[in-house]
Amino acid sequence: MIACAMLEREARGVLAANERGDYTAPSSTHYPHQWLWDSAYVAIGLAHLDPRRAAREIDSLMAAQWANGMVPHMVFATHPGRRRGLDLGRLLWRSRLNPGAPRAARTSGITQPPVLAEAVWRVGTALDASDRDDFFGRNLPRLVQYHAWFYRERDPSGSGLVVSVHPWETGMDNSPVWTHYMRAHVPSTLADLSRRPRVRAGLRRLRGDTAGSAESERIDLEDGLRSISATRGLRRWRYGASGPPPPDVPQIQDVAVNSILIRANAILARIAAEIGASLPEGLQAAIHRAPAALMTLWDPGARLFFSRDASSQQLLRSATAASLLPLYTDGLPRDVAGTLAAHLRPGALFDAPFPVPTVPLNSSDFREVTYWTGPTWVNLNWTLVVALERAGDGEMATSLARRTIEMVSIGGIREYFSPTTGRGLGMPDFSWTAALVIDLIRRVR
Ligand code: 9WN
Repeated sequence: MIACAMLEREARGVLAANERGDYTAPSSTHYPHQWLWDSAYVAIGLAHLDPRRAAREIDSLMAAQWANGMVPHMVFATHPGRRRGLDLGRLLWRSRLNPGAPRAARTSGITQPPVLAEAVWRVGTALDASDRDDFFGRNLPRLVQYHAWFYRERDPSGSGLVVSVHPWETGMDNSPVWTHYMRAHVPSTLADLSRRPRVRAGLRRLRGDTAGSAESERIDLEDGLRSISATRGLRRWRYGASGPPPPDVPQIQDVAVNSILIRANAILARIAAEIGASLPEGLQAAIHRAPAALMTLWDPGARLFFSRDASSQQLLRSATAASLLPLYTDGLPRDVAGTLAAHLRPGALFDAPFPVPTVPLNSSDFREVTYWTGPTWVNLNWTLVVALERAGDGEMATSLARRTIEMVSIGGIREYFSPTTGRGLGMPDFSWTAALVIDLIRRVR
C-alpha cells in the first residue's frame, strides 16, 4: 500500500512535469509533440485526478482532426524546445499536400491505434453531469467521423478489416511483423546507404532517440530509415488524396489496430446511447461486419491471431503481443478467448518474469531490451488487464495488474521494461506509464 502511494505520487509528478498547456508530451527528454494513443492513455489516467485536464487532452487532439475524419498520429508542437538530434517532424510529413489537413495545426499524415473512444468514455463518465453532456455531445460526431473514415478509406472493399499503411500507425514501430514485411517490400536508398560505415557513423550522430537511452534499446538504424522512406510513398499518395495507394504503400490488416477499433466501435455505440443519439447506418453495418472479419485472422494451428498482408492475403505469422489483443474485443467465441488467455498463464508462451513480453521469450525474433521486439509496455499490459476483466477472468486481471505495478516500482516510470529483469528502458518519466499505473493502482486497491 505504502509502495503504491509513493509510486502514485511519483506518477503524478511525471504528469505535471510533462504538461504542455492543453496536452501532455509523452516524455520531456525526447517526445515534445502530441501523439494520439499517448494522449488517450494519459487522459484515461488523468480522469482519476483531474477530469477537466483529461478533457482538454482529448479536445486538443481532436482540434487537429482532418476534414476527411482522420485523427492524426502526431500534432506538432509549435515550440518544441531543444532536443538532441534531428527532429524531422513536419518537414518529413508535409501533410498539407492533402487538402483535408487542418490549417490551424501541423500534423503527420497517418493515424494511430484508435484508443480514443475508450478515453472519451472514461473521461466523460468522470466529469460532472453538466460537463459530461457537453463533452460527449462534441466528441461523438468527431468519433463517428473518425470511425467512418477508417471504414471508408481503409476498407474500401468492405471486408470488415481496415488496413494500416505505415508501421507507426500501429504504434509498435519495430514489431517483427512489420520489420519483416518492410525489409521485403519497402525499398529504401537511405537504408541501403546506411550500410556504408562512414554514412552510418554520420547518421548515428544525427539520431535524437539515442541521447536518452542506449542504441540497443531503440529501433535498428536501417529499419528506422526504412520507416522514414515509407513516408515518401505516402506523400506521393498525398495521404489518400490521389486515388488508390501506389504499390510501395504497405497494406496490412493489423490485428492490434483492428482489435482496438472493434472495441472502440462498441464504446462508440455506448456513448451514442448515453446521449440518446444513433450512429449512421453505413457505419453501423461496418461495425456489425468487423468481429466476424477479425476471426479470419485466427490461425487454429498456432492458436494465435496474426496480421495479414492485404495484397497477398497471406497471414504474417510472427507471434507478438498484438496476437492476443482480440481478447479486448466483444463477441470473441468463448473457446478462442480461453485459448488466448491461456497464453498468459505461468509457463505459457507469453509468460515472463515481468510479463507481457511484446515478443515471446522463446522466439528467434526476441530481443530483451529493444523497443517493440521483446520489452514489456505498460499500455499493452493495461489493455490486457481490461480484456481479462471483461472476459470474467478477474483473478488473472488482478495478478497482471499487480505484476505491472511491481515492474514499474522496480524499473521506474520508463517507456518500456525488460521482461526478464524488470529494468526500465527507453525514455525516463514516460507519460502513459505514469497515467496507466495510476489507473492500475486503483484497480487493485
Ligand atoms: C513514432 C510517442 C510514440 C508512441 C509510439 C512509439 C514511438 C514514434 C517514434 O513514440 O513512436 O510515432 O518516434 O518512434 O513507438 O507507440 O506513440 O510516445
